[in-house]
Amino acid sequence: MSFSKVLSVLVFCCLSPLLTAHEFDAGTLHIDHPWSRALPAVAKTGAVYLVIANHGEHADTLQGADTPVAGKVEMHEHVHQDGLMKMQQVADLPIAAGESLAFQPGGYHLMLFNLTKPLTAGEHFPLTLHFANAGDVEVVVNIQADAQPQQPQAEHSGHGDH
Ligand SMILES: [Cu+2]
Repeated sequence: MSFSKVLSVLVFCCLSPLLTAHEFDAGTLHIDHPWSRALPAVAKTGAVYLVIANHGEHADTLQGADTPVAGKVEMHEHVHQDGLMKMQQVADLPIAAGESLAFQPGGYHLMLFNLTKPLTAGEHFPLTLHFANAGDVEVVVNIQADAQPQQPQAEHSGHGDH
C-alpha cells in the first residue's frame, strides 16, 4: 500500500463518525464505544461490548438491556469450569463510584438472542441500558468486523461467536 493510500485511509477513518470510537454520557455515567462483532446472516445470537465508567459519587447498577435487533438481551460472564470456558447469566452488575465495568470478548458481554436482523459490518443499531439509578440510557452500537486494534484481545478466543 502506498503512503498516499495509507494517508487517505487514515483521513477517511478520522472523518467518518461511524468508524471512530464513540461515547455517550448519562449523568455521571460515561459509556465508551459500544460495538458488536459482525456475524454471518444465519447467526441467531450475538454479543455487545462496551465500557461503562462511573464518574459519580454513588454506585449504580446495570440491571439489563434491550434492543430492537434481538428478541432478548442477557448479561453474561465467562467462567472457568472443569477446564472449560463457559458463560453464565448475571442478574445485576454493580458499578462502584469511580470504577468502571468493561464488557469485552472473553469477559462480560451483553448477549443478544433471537436476532431479528443480520449483524452486518458498518451498520449500527440502538441499545437501551437499564440502570437502577440513572434509569434507561440509549446508546448506538457499531457493528464491526472485529475489535478495535487498541482493544486488548481476549486470551480465550475459542468461544465461537464472542
Ligand atoms: Cu453469552
